[in-house]
Amino acid sequence: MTSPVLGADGQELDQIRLLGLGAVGHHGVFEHERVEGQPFGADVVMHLDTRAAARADDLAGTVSYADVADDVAALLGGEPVDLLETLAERIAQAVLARPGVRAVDVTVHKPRAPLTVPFDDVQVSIRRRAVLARRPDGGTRFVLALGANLGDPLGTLREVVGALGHAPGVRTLAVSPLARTAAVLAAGQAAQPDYLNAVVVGATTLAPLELLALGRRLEAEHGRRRDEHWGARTLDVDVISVGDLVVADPVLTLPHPRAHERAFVLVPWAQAEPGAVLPGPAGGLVAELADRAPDRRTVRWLAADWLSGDVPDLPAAGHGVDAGAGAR
Ligand code: PH2
Ligand code: MG
Ligand code: MG
Repeated sequence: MTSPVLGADGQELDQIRLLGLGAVGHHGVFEHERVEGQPFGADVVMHLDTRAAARADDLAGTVSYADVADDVAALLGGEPVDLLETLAERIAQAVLARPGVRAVDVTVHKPRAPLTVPFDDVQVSIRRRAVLARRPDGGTRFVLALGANLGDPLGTLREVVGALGHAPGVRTLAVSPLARTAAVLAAGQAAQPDYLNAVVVGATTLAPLELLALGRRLEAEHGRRRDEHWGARTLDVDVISVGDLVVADPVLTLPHPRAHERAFVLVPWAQAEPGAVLPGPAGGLVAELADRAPDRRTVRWLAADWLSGDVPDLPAAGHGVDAGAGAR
């Protein structure tokens, strides 16, 4: 049960193992088990990426195994359940609630189970994955937002739409019109060239983190450099939503935490998918959110047949194009 779990980048995740945890519990089907109690044990293997925590030597970037041990002991010694299966499931869900844990293997032990024959141990082992690491059975809808304002934005966005059309586990359902938008800047940020933005709606059998990794791979292939936050970029691929998932994770928050207020996402999305709804507490009908977006005047034009046809009035390549009125 400790075969590798792959991270979104296709690499094996790290593991933190807590072995031989124990507590007296009252789980079991029989009345005398409920009354008297007996020893229960658990082994927990967490699959996560520990590299950032190691780099910073900071507990905040990983999972405290001491905290997990407390949770597990509380479940072993806590509210009685009939089945080891139930106990293992509860432990798994408690561990997966910790940020950064992508999968967990749980083995529960009941070495004094009431059997009539000699035995060493009874064990139930399960593996469970966090929603962001889980492949949806049968596929799920997703929305990606594309943006570019350096290099050859039009060529880049066309290539990305083409690449998504060939990506395994991804099916494109709709591509929005192309939007030319003034750069929305952070306070005090220097002017940037206009962006070209577009939205792709699709269906995928990939886990959300795999979709994120696909976007990052496309960004890297188009020379994306991650230096300045909100800096000008050759390509930005943002995962806006995956199904109805609402999750806040340091690596991927769904829906995208700012999608509900960004006209450069909402306006093209509403065109691609009239009636689309952004999930989550800040969500709603995309067309209505688009009308209310603070940056709605930054959308300069939309071009419908941009994948093959001509596109008018492209932003000048390079630097220093004014961000335009209402760019904030
Ligand atoms: N992306 C940003 C910041 N500002 N402005 C426009 N118009 N379009 C973008 O895609 C965009 C932006 C950060 O991702
Ligand atoms: Mg972005
Ligand atoms: Mg991004």
